[in-house]
Amino acid sequence: MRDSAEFTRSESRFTDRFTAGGRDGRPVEAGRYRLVVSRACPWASRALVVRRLLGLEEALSLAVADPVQDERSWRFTLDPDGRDPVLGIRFLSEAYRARDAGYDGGVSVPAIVDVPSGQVVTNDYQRITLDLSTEWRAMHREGAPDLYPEKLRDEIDERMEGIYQDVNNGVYKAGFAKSQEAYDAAYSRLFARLDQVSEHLAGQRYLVGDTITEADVRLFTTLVRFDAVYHGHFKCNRNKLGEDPVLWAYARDLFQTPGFGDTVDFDHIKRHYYVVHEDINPTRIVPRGPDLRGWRAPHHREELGGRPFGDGTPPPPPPPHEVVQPL
Ligand SMILES: N[C@@H](CCC(=O)N[C@@H](CS)C(=O)NCC(=O)O)C(=O)O
Repeated sequence: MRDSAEFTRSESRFTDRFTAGGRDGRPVEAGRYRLVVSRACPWASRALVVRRLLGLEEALSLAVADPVQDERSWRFTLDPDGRDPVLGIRFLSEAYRARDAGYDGGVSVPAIVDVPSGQVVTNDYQRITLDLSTEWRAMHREGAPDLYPEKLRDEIDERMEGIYQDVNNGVYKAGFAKSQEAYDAAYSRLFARLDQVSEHLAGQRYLVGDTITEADVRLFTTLVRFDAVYHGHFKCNRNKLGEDPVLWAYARDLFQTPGFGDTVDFDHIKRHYYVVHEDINPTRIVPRGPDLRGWRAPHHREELGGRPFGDGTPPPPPPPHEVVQPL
């Protein structure tokens, strides 16, 4: 039986698929869709990293929401006049309602919006990145890595499932637990899984095979937030990421890989969690720490071998309008 004090994540409401040639879903088309993210959000950040690694910046444009939602949810207050310049809307909810006028559920990022109709196509964060890897192949840059290689999919899926349950979503189960028991259970599972992953990564550079895959992207987006928000705000405090030499070096290795660290905005991350979750941080004070300079320190993980991009190449720097203030 499910403990009612346990945090449960709601299902994504809009789940249209993209398919190459539009054979049984939305046609993949350069310039037609807009990816809406918050750089604070770990689920949206998967899409930010994958889009960079695959070189989809031109084909799939980007809207970045203010990291702090108000009661109307995600808003485009970072843009001139508070409006997304391409969609012409002030709130992401407008794209949800354009699709379903009576929609009164949650409004979440990541979301992909069809520009001509202004309608949300999908907010299915588990599917978006996999479709970018597989169905959007015709739009990939030259030298794009295969982040979801067919022969490794079973192993990637299995790793991602354990990491999703205990780590990606596990930190939320700890942070939003409504009872001591629910928190204790989430905390135990989180650190048991991190210990297991740490042991696995002691001997190999990446989670599956010898190249970066979707599994690494999904672990990275939680690890990069760990010391800045999950350790304190979500009470995931057995130890910091920086105190696990293997995971810390692994996370730094990815952070320093083009396409990962250049998507990360620690200011957005900290302000979102500490300001928005007023129930667990009623003063909404945003902590000054931690010191982030360590992210640039040498990691020595190349000594384990591995070919980050397989037969491919690293992505070029992000387009100028997408550059995040470096550390
Ligand atoms: N679509 C999923 C996952 C994505 C998700 O949780 N995104 C968060 C931000 S990290 C969000 O947008 N939540 C809705 C809100 O905060 O208003 C969900 O609704 O649970």
